[in-house]
Amino acid sequence: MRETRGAIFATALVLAMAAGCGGSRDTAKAPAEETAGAPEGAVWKPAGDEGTVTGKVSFKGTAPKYRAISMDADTVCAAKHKSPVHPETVVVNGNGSLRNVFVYVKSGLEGKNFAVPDQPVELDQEGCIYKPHVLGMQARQNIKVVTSDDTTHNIHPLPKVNREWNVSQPPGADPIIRSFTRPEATIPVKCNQHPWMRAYIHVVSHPFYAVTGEDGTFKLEGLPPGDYEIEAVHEEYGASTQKVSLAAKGTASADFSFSPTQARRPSSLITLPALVLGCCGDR
Ligand SMILES: [Cu+2]
Repeated sequence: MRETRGAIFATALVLAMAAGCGGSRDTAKAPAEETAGAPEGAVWKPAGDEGTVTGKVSFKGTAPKYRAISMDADTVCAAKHKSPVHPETVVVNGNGSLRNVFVYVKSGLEGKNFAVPDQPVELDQEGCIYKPHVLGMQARQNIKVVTSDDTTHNIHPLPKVNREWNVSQPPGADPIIRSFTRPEATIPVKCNQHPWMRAYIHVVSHPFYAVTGEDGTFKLEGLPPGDYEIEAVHEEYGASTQKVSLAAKGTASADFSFSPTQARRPSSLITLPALVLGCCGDR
């Protein structure tokens, strides 16, 4: 009897040791994962005194020149384009502004819980290019991935703090519906079939974000009055932050500038959760 008990204890000890870091961390972080991005308590509602933050993202310096993408590996992709296609890594607009910059409220909204939109954001694949190249969404909101191509794609986001997934989508397949549970900036999305395909998804806990387009401007509307840090994030040049004070029904501006010569600073939306979660992530 004593030997049996000893064997059971030894087995339990070995199993506990084998579980190691992964077992204990998984248990410890489970509640955080369940509540990340989900409203806790009352959901914020507009009071009628909201304001707007506007701004422009400029580019200073010499823009990198990219070779046209070779789509020779897939003739279906190549046939969709009549003119050369270039990477969208750094796109400088005619007015000297920078396109595809994700701008969002980094701090100042703590303690408020925002409803998750019912409508999904959409990522299309057209001519073997992701459209849009940069996409913002809320944690737990759905992302709907569709394809307009007669070739098989393989959508493969590479998050650091969210769950990684990797799904094949043949021509005519149903849309792929997924979500991300935690805020995280700059999640690269690749296609395992077409190495040139790249998109970036930014996940935040609220609806106050924008992506710069052809004129490099952004507008964050419906923001409650308060003091905020606004962050602009670019896939190549990293993050830059500005402070603004927004009065009731007021407007405030925050202009940003990126340059190839400045030191790259990553967004804390990536680094903070990664540090808190420690060794094991959630994959
Ligand atoms: Cu593809």
